[in-house]
Amino acid sequence: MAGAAGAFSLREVLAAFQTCVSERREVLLGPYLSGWRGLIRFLHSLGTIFSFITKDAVAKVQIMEGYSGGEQRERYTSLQSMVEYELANRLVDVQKRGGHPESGCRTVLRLHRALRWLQLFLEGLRTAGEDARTSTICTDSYNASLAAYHPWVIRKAATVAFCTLPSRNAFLEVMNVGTAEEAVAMLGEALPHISDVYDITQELFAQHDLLNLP
Ligand code: 1PX
Repeated sequence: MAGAAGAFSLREVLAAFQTCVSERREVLLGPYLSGWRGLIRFLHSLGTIFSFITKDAVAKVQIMEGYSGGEQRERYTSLQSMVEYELANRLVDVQKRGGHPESGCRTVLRLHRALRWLQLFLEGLRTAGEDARTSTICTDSYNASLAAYHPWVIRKAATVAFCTLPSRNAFLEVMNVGTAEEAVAMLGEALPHISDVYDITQELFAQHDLLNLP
């Protein structure tokens, strides 16, 4: 279930995103959601100031869990099959939210945009100097990605929450993969997989003109 408790391990998140892309270059929804559940566990550990973010991420993962365990589950095995099914059956609100306010396509689009933030943030953590501030890396990554889609009040709350983040090295340690150096090495391994998932999804959504779903 989305948001279940348990220690965060970057290794598990990496494994999930690694198994996301099938031989046919489809993004499999099962491992995609596992990756998100892992990230949400980490968000929980950052405390209540992040709970408005955690709640939204949990809600979105739960919507998708509903589809992938529901009656039409075989249509939701991959992002490609989901897009094909929802578009063919007019299950996506394209102009403004109406009869299908929680389509899989618009929900995944929100997670997909957040994945871009994650990509930038992890790359920032990996390449920054030892005394770099996590809050600065996080704010810069947010401003270069998700912020464009959020109203002022959310941008403000997010920026305040980011200020409470621990130092880079403390942050690398809570990833539970050993020393800060080992965490950096693991990030170097993880990032190409996350980027692959991001790029395939971006292309899929662009092809079908789904990048601005309300
Ligand atoms: C190894 C390090 C891992 C760090 C893991 C952190 C995972 C973060 C996951 C964040 C997921 C956020 C999903 C946000 C989706 C979204 O954009 N939702 C908005 C639009 O939804 P709607 O249905 O209304 O169209 C919604 O309005 C958002 C509300 C909540 C605020 C989102 C702020 C996102 C900031 C992301 C940065 C997380 C900071 C974590 C610090 C390490």
